[in-house]
Amino acid sequence: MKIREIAQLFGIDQDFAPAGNGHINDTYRSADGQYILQRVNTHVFTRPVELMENIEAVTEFIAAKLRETGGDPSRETLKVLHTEDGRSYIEDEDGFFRMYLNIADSYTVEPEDAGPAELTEAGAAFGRFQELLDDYDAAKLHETIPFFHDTENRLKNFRAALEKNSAGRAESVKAETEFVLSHAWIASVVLDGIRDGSIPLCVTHNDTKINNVLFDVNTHKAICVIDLDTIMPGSRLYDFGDALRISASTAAEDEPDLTKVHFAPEAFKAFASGYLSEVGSTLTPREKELLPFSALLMCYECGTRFLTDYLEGDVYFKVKYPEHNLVRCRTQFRMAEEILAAEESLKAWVAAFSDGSAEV
Ligand code: ADP
Ligand code: GN1
Ligand code: MG
Repeated sequence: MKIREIAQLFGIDQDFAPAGNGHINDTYRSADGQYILQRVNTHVFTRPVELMENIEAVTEFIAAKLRETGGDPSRETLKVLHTEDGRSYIEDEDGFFRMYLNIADSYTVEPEDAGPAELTEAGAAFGRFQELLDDYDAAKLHETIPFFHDTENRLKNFRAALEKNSAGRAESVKAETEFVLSHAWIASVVLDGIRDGSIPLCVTHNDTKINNVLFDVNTHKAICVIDLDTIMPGSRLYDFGDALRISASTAAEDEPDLTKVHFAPEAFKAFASGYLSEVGSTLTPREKELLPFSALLMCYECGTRFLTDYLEGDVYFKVKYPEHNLVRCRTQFRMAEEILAAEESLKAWVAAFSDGSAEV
């Protein structure tokens, strides 16, 4: 069906034009600016119906909370619209489509353009998102990508790829392999916390790049978190750590010149200050203690995923040249080393900021 015909099934008789800057879904905005139509990328998201059930459940929960607490549900969360026969999606031979209300007068910021003020606002937006969902029973959500942040499982997959050596590259990645194996302890820290109950199972967003936060064009404040396709049960530390993995790096994830790749503690502090001011009082002591570690964890996990994919012949991540995954892996391990070196001082800063005795 044509986009216009899809929209009509949602009771909206208008033209739509491409919008947004996403790399996964195709996004269109209606001519009157009130609606967002998306074709969900079903190659990436193979369980779109479960994904929509997750999004509807979580956004309705947030909207109810916002109504109770005087927030603005039409602006501070995504709103899933229904077709005239009550469905949250249309699936036909051209794809899987859904409709949201457009959040007007908003813009997004790319990671390379984010300064300290934007980082603090983004931290606050992700903190608020977690705070609003603190009492949501995450076990009710579908695990749309099983074992997504199960780092022990990622390590198991790495060992299997190394053993199989299907692309014949194992010999050429000895230093990186040594890094993964000698830091294998990293994989169990958060999982141990989930197992012993010191880290709660919560709703995780799983794509906490700053460009998934909408900002208000007038106030420049963060309005809400979007792009909820990967929400699943997990630890809040995954979302905090993954945001910092990108935002606290001085270079792109695939920067080949490692002399340009550094962990920026000031970016960590800018983001964490916004985050802690929203959700700080809800986090458990163990979660708070592990905030710096979570950035290390996500760099280690992601680097291990890139290396695994390199060993398997680049079957998961899109690559532009043969060494692309290896280059990505190296930036992640460089970040991991620098965060490890800074971890104790960042922990002290988190503790001091939390009790009001430190500034950014
Ligand atoms: P992708 O998974 O492709 O990144 P997103 O859901 O993040 O898709 O949407 C892509 C872009 O579309 C966003 O960065 C934002 O600019 C715009 N967008 C998406 N949903 C809305 C909305 N409800 N209101 C306003 N803009 C939106
Ligand atoms: C993928 O699609 P994108 O680029 O937002 C991946 C993330 C990785 C990221 C690394 C579903 O995210 O987990 O951190 O690449 N998403 C999925 O660039 O695997
Ligand atoms: Mg996005």
